[in-house]
Amino acid sequence: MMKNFLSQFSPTPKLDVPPIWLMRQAGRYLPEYQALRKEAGGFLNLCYRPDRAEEVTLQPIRRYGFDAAILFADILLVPHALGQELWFETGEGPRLTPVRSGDAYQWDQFHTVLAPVYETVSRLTVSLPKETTLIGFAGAPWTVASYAIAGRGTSDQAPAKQLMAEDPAAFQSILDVLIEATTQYLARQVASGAEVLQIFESWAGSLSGDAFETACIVPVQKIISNLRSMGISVPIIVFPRASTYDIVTYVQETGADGVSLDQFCDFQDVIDRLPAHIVSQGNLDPELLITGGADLIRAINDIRDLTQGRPHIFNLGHGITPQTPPENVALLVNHIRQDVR
Ligand code: 1CP
Repeated sequence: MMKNFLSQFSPTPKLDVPPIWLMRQAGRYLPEYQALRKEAGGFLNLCYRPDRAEEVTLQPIRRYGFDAAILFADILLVPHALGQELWFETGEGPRLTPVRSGDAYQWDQFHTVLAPVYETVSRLTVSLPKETTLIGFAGAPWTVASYAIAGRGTSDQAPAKQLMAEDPAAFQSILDVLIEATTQYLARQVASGAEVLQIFESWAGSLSGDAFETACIVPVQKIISNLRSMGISVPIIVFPRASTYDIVTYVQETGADGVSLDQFCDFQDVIDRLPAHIVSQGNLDPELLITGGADLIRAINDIRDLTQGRPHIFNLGHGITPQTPPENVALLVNHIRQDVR
């Protein structure tokens, strides 16, 4: 029997009940995550300890029986493994020592630093229920570069845009290293047992026109074509969050098999124009999962109606927030599975 999740990417997708998982399904809204995070004493002590990362990946699967598990790691492990310092200030998010050129990166420890992540993946191939699909992931080069250049998360990605404008060659050298590193990282995840890959372009919305093509489309297109030329055939989902660039064009130009849609896009328009074999994913507003109730049910039904008859994976438009009551997640999963309307 083909797994419900993977069947969406096959020529004969199961279209009765959509598979479901949620971005950031492991994490701060779960008390069992909070407990392990406290015990670990730091976020990186979860990511780089295969036993803990495995446990955190499994927590939401045990609670809700999602159709897919996403490897517990972070998009910023890639620049960290290239020698860029990375730490997490409590309550403030990631901090890195800023880079201004790809020359700052070092390859000698890359796979050594990431070896625990590959081990987490291979452990999960054993410990996950047999019907659960394992998703590997990485950040897209532009999104990762926006943190690497600024040294932190920014609301407008201004430092990265400034480097792109002032020194395009230096900016490109950073993208080039990240393209190669991300290709190798994802290839190793697949070799260790990842069955699907998702590439997160969380900051797609800050670029448009030529800049979007150079910094968002080309790097992701290269990663996907590199993986294909290495003989890697697993489905690849892209996530151009808050993109102002046409999403259907983005999917076709990058060569992805599926697209995760955020709550800001014109969902009906994208669904109408998306080629029938491209799997859609999304796009429930994570805020509705905080409120729950009738508004949540109505929004779930709307997504079900609009995606009826096409391969679709139910998900949020962005990550689940720490304020989400765990019982609302149960409500969502039950509603999808029972298909009561
Ligand atoms: O416990 C904590 O305080 C850490 C919170 C946390 C968690 C749970 C961070 C720090 N990362 C993660 C895990 C994570 N990050 C996963 C694992 C899967 C899961 O949780 O179920 C994944 C897929 C990511 C991806 C990620 N990290 C993205 C892309 C997706 C997105 O949400 O847009 C981004 C932009 C990051 C950077 C990052 N790491 C952590 C934080 C708080 C952030 C965002 C900072 C910012 O807002 O700029």
